[in-house]
Amino acid sequence: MGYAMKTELVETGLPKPVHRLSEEELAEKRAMTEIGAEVVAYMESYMRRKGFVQLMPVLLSPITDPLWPDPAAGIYKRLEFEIYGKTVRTMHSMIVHKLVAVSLLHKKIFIVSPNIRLEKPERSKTGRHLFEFSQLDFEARGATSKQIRKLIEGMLAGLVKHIGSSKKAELSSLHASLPKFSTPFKVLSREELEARYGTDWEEELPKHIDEPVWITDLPREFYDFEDPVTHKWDNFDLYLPKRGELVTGAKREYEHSKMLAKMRKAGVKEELYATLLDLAKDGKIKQSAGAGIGVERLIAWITSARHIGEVQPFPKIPGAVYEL
Ligand code: ASN
Repeated sequence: MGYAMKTELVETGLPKPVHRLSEEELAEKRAMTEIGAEVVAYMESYMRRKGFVQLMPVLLSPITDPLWPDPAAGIYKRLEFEIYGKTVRTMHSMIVHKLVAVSLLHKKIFIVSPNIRLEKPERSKTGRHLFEFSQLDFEARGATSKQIRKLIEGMLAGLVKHIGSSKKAELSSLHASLPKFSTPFKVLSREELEARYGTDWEEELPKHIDEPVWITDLPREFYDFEDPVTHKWDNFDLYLPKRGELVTGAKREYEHSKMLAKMRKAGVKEELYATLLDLAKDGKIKQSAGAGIGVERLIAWITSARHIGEVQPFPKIPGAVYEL
């Protein structure tokens, strides 16, 4: 695999701020952001073709994703402050807004959603963490996890083909080799992975695959569906070779009693989710399924970037606050 931006990573292992790039490095950043723009445009038009209505993102709200319990979470600080006499939080993910919008507004919705997650500074050199990123976040009323996975497979296959034909010059200037894969992707359960690689499977798996793989049955936040009898979780992640997680999604809980019980079990403050719980109690939250695709992670995969901050015009790397 060709690695882009070798030069700018040499000294610190981190991408440089844009105003410190050489002419040659600026040309690489231009190619990277040009491909990035095409990736977003392709995904937006794919979702619209599939009947999803695009909503504008929410950045501040009393309600956001608790990101807990989630074994993969590495949050070092949660940002909350007061405006107009109310406490608001920066958006971790629009999951709660998605559940409400897909129940009350449209059957299918998507948002290119900027999220702020203050990851621990020791995640600066993982090459895959950012403290500001965007996800293509979507939800479909009445859908199954399998339907959502198929939709994503179709999008990724079409996207790689499209970028390969429309961004040849940019790809070759970055020495990027487009990912090769066939669909449908393999589906593995967490149980199988734990048997094969132990509890460290999240780190191990990406080293042992050469095509994307779905992982199912991941115990995590209250909003993913857990079978009350088998205790299996109807949710999934998509793992990429070498790079790890790209997508997170699930069929959702919509029943008041189940959501409340899970919040209590996890120690998530139920009063923060009162609006969602009230709507659920009134039967207004509908069953849905959906997912979020990490936009920068997707662009980094497609452009063979070594550090995810390379694909951002203004890198937002945990532990490193640049001037811009
Ligand atoms: N967007 C993800 C989902 O739809 C949730 C997340 O980002 N934590 O499941």
